[in-house]
Amino acid sequence: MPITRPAAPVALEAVELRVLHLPLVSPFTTSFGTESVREVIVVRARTAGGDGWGEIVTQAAPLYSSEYTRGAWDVAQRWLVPALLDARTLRPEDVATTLEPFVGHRMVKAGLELAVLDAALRAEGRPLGAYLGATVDRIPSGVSVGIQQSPTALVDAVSGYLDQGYVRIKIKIKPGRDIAETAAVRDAFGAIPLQVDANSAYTLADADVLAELDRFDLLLIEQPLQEDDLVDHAALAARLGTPICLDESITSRKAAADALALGAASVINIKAGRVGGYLEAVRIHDLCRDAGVPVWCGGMLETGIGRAANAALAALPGFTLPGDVSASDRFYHRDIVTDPIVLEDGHVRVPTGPGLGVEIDPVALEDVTVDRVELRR
Ligand code: OSB
Ligand code: MG
Repeated sequence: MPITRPAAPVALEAVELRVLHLPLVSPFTTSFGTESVREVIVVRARTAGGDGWGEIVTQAAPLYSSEYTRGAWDVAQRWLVPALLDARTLRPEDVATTLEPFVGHRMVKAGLELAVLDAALRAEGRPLGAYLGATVDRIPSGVSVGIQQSPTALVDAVSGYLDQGYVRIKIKIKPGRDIAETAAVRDAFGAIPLQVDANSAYTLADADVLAELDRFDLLLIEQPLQEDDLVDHAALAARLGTPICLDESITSRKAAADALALGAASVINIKAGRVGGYLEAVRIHDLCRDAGVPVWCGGMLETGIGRAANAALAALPGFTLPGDVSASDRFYHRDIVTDPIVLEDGHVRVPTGPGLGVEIDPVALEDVTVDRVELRR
């Protein structure tokens, strides 16, 4: 369902940006690298009617996508925030169109849009979930498990998450760290809901190896090939029994429509950051729902801000597969919100308070802030 009732406009007075360094509970390894500290940007939109919060989910290095935190820090201050401050009053639905002339930088646009949206919805007393079209009050929670030292270590890690109650496991794979790892998890835990994520680490020449994954009855394989390899993904899909899900490739509703038309994907991972905002994320949801294509909510190691927003998004009816919306403590000892996201019976609750429905813990925020700037109109 498209957004039926737009939010009221806000008078944007200033925008505060902070770079945070949040230590991870354990290093997170993917096919593109290892992270031990999450470097991320938090946005505070200061409006006449109160503050709103957003999160720019770039990572420190441009390895998952071309965006990266210090690039985001620059483009936000130099171009995107000034463009928003120039608009006298702003409806949240106008943020994307105001920023449209600037090519790319979707994660930055998404973080700014979320902050404006949160301010507007808080002022109206309206929860983000209700605004986006949520139809459930809690969502099933999956967990993304990084590449470990060995298949045995992977089984140990997965065992811990299953004990906590996560209802779906996703393991990261890369060439040479794929078949044995997937086999070990299947052998140890039987028919659990299981999927793999390659983060673009393969080429079509690896099709024979990837076809070996068919015997594990996976929910899906996520982004085996490069971001712009839609035609190759379609060729691979014709050779695999395992459904192909795209993450990196889906940068917009248009990209999703093209991927589906080409047969490059039969499942889509929706991340608001990657597609330029929660409103574009809803449009992709709507497209897929109309086409009968399952979607699920991806994650970018969000703080409580983005995590709350993801829980709201994942409560829309087309999100028929569990997402990577895990509890705050999957990544962080201490979140920057007063009520961290927790796992209850394998589910995460959709916040019901106004806007994001979470409150910032000012002390926790200050403790992890490494850079701060405020831009005023
Ligand atoms: O590919 O889904 C991905 C984290 C950072 C960048 C890309 C990805 C991921 C994850 C973690 O898999 C998802 C999460 O739990 O936040
Ligand atoms: Mg992915």
